[in-house]
Amino acid sequence: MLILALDVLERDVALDVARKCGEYVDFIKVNYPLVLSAGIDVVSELSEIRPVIADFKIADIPYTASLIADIAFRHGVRAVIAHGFAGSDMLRAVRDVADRHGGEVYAVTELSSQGGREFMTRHTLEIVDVAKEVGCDGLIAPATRPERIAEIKKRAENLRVICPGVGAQGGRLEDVLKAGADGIIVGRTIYQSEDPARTAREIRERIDGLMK
Ligand code: O7M
Repeated sequence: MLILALDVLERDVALDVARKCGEYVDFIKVNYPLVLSAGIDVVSELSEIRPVIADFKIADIPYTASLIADIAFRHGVRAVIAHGFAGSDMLRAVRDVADRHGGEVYAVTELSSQGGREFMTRHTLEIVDVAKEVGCDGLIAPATRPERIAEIKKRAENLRVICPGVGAQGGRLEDVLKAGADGIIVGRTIYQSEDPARTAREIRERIDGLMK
């Protein structure tokens, strides 16, 4: 599975990259930079090109979390991403909203950055257990630390594990897939390349070759 992290700031650029790369990616992940600069309606427009995952990394009290998830689903997204560290009550609230819309929920385990090791790593497997208990569809795990992906996948074999951090953050596609990832999230390597469509196609072909 290849997920395009579309962290560009302009609506027209976002739609252009999405149209060019659409046939090579399974999902488009939208994060705050795009929505805060282009407005939430861009999410609906992108959803017409490819299924969108709303990466609002929801981490709040259950009530507020539900409002955020509901806004995302009402704009046509297929899935939302929430922080596992916020706890089971919030994940359950987001799960309920997703169920009302027939959508999916992914939980972040530990961030791919160095900072992800400061606090999150200690609780990663507990977060995995809670995500399983609540019925999340998948987990976000760090491509920068393949050994952690392996541990996370082992603990949650039935959940989809998708991994950001390939390319710009130093993670290697081969290592990530070998560790058991079900998919990768790639941003800058694609949208900052000279030819985003060609780069997306090449990554897709490498994934397909490795996952055979
Ligand atoms: O390939 P990049 O580094 O340009 O983009 C990576 C994307 O994945 C970007 O949108 C980040 O916000 C996101 N991400 C991480 O890089 N690390 C994480 O641990 C988690 C995420 C993420 O997508 O969380 C849901």
